[in-house]
Amino acid sequence: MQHSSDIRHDWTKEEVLRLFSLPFNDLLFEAQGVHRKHFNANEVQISTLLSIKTGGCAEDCSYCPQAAQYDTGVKASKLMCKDDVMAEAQKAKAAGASRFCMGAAWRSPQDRDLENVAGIIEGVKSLGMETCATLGMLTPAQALRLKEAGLDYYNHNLDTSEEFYPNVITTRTYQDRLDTLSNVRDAGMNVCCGGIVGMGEGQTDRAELLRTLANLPEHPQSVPVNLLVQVKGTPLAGTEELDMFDFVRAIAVARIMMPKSFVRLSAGREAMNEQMQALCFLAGANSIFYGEKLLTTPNPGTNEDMKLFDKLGLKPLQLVQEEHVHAAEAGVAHAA
Ligand code: SAM
Ligand code: DTB
Ligand code: SF4
Repeated sequence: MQHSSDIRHDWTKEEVLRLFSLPFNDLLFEAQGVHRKHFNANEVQISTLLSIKTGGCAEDCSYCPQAAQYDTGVKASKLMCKDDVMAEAQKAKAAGASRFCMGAAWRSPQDRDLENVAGIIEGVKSLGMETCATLGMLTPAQALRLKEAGLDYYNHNLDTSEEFYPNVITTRTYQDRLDTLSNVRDAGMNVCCGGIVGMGEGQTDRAELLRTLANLPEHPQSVPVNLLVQVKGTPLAGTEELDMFDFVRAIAVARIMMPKSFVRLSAGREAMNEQMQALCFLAGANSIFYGEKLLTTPNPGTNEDMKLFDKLGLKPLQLVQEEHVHAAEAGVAHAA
């Protein structure tokens, strides 16, 4: 199929729908082909999540166990202190994670909070890990402050299509989200942006979400595809389950449309067997969240994940240490 491996920002709705309606084997074959042009197909980036400020959130995201207005049993807590966060990051590093992602249940951070988070980021960065944070909406100045503190990635999801969005969230607009993404991009940080499937949306909504992501001025460097974790007490608990092949299709289409981005098989792995996760890797997913917990809900254990990696011959992506890069550069210079 022409253009399929190009970096494009002009996808039409029809083109994306056509990808979704390909026979499953044709779609997976194409996605795996695109994947192999840009990545080592047996390497998976692993990130560990930590909720550094849990619950009590004023927003009404109808999937979220941390919204104060839903009775989900999540207890609200204050921002964690730097030492405790660093201890968790150290553990994640020892377990093999290359990136540490910190989440806070805020609509947007207060400037005072942001200073505390900036200190935490500096600490985690000093451990030699990549850093990621998801703190809600950011102003341009806040984005610059986080960049200055050493933040490598900012996660802010579009969650779904613009059309389906008002069924899910009413306390902030789609445009608010696009504005934050543009502030993050302008500050020079890597963007981690994706969405959630299985919220009762249709195939066209999934197609439109991916089209919006791919048609941004730059493809997000990281694209998390979350399967809704249904949490009792949230309005979306009890939603009809998505057919898992449609989940795999969403991964494959994301891979084809954003060939150089890391596509993350994100929330929802607890509900997937090994074979389903293997299909997601075949469809071009090359990143996971690693560690027993996502933010507030369970995730497969690290032993389980390492067993699966062994069975499939997958290897965690190692960060290229700066010293090695410098040494290699020096070597090249000598040789020349
Ligand atoms: N409060 C910040 C915000 O919403 O921007 C950051 C944290 S928020 C929990 C980060 C993302 O987690 C959400 O945008 C959503 O995509 C995802 N998420 C939250 N609850 C989820 C669930 N039950 N299932 C799947 N993904 C979920
Ligand atoms: C993302 O796209 N998924 C992660 C991360 N970014 C912050 C969050 C998933 C949360 C699942 C529900 C919970 O554990 O609270
Ligand atoms: Fe708050 Fe984020 Fe949950 Fe929405 S997704 S309720 S903003 S913590």
